[in-house]
Amino acid sequence: MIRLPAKPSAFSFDPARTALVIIDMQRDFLEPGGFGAALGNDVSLLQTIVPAVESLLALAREQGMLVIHTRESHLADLSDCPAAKREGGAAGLRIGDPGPMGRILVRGEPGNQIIPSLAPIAGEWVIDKPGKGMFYATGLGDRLAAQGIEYLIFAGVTTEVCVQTSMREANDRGYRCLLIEEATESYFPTFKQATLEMIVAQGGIVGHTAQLAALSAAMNEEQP
Ligand code: C5J
Repeated sequence: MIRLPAKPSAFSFDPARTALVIIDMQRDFLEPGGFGAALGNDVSLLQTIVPAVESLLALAREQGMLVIHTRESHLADLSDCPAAKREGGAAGLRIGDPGPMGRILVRGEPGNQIIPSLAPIAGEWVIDKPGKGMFYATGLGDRLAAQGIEYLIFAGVTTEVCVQTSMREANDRGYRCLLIEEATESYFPTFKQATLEMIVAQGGIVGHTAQLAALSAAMNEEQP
């Protein structure tokens, strides 16, 4: 077992039964012209975590840990996009509308791809999800169970939407969850801070959070 300092208490995990989950590090959220920008957000805020996510991904790959990438995306005919979700955006900038990186949040379009520096490699799982949470309508639960995964380490965007929703879904399913603080970001810095606090409140009601350096040190040192 690997043990590291975390909030609200130390976090222990078995790397053989752990997956790193990188949530929605897609061009649609991180680059101008995508879904995030269409909703009026400053996407440069999210770009600040790319080096930390790159380091975390490199660490997981070095250690042979299962890596899962998610993408928020919809089918080209939008049959998996409820009207209530599509109606959220401004006219002409909605899910499925054409934009500078192709149709917004549609599977297979350039904007829907994970940014090049975090691109999945062979053996890593890519989960296309129509919702904010990674378990809803994806089949991920069965795949994780078949793989014997019990611990999930989270990174990605945005902290209070898809990361937190996925973490809450995982927590309800019995996974032990850890979110790496510098490897997640929000368009609203106060929302990130509030989310980190609510995850660890009440004895870790949604899970644990830790710094990347603590995880890296713990994974690179001999465990008793
Ligand atoms: C949002 C996400 N914010 N990946 N998606 O709509 O958090």
